[in-house]
Amino acid sequence: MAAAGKAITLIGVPLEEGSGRGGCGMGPAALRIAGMGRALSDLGYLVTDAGDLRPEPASDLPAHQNANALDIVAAFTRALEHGTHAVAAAGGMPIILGGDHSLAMGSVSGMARHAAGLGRPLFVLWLDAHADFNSPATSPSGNIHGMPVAFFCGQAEFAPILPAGRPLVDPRHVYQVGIRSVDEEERQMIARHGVNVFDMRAIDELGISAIIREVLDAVTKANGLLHVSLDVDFLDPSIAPGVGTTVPGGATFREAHLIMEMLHDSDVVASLDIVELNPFLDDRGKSARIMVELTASLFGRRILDRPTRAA
Ligand SMILES: [Mn+2]
Repeated sequence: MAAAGKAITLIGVPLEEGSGRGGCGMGPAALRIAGMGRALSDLGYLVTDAGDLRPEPASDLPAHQNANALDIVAAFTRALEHGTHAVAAAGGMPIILGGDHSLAMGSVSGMARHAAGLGRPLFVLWLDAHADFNSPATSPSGNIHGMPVAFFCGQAEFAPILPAGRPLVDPRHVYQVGIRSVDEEERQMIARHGVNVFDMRAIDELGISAIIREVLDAVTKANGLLHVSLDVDFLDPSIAPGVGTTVPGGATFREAHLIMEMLHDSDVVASLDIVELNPFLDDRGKSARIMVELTASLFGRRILDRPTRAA
């Protein structure tokens, strides 16, 4: 993870149309109120808040019968692809404050272009209850927030949202952890393309540290960059109720913090999304605060120092 003193840029993405319901558009404001910027600057980073993203109009795209609000999602995707790439290319660390998970079409595509420019592979750690590997052809709902992984892997080219021939993510470099709700056709797509999936049963059986160690070893061995995409519904709804897609049996507070601490120690994280926070469904800011605490953990906050004991 980046040393203190490194530049971090917060990019707010008030996008909710990919989720099919209202509320996520207030996510960036809630994360700011919960102290995201302050938590990071207190750790010694140079934090710039770029404000909320201005979408780039996508009126060139015709409506799609099973990709809801395509024009709005595409407008944010285009702007965020540019915004994320610009921050990373300038040597900074982009942190995306969402917004629903369709925003990862833009953030991950921007990071894929950045990694390609460096000649290094991009890996993605997808912390989520859902695999988000649908396309309009397989999606039961047509909501685009269930499609971003297929999109940035080049398996959901249902509209010319970003240029064809852009850098894509190799699905074998995608690690999905915490998964517990997958549609049937989506399951087949994931298996066919070699996405690495660690569901909640794998976490129970192997322990989260062994899983994260495997991910980090793969990234390090390939000299890769790692993008982390954290969906509020990765966590158990008892600790993070502020999300529209709760699924029981999610990660615990300690499991989530351990992941963040291991990511910090690894020094391979290049960018981060915080997504699907719906303040309208939250309980007095509880979920917003836990997302800020987890982010602080990823950037080096420790509960206790761990001095090495003399023998
Ligand atoms: Mn998701």
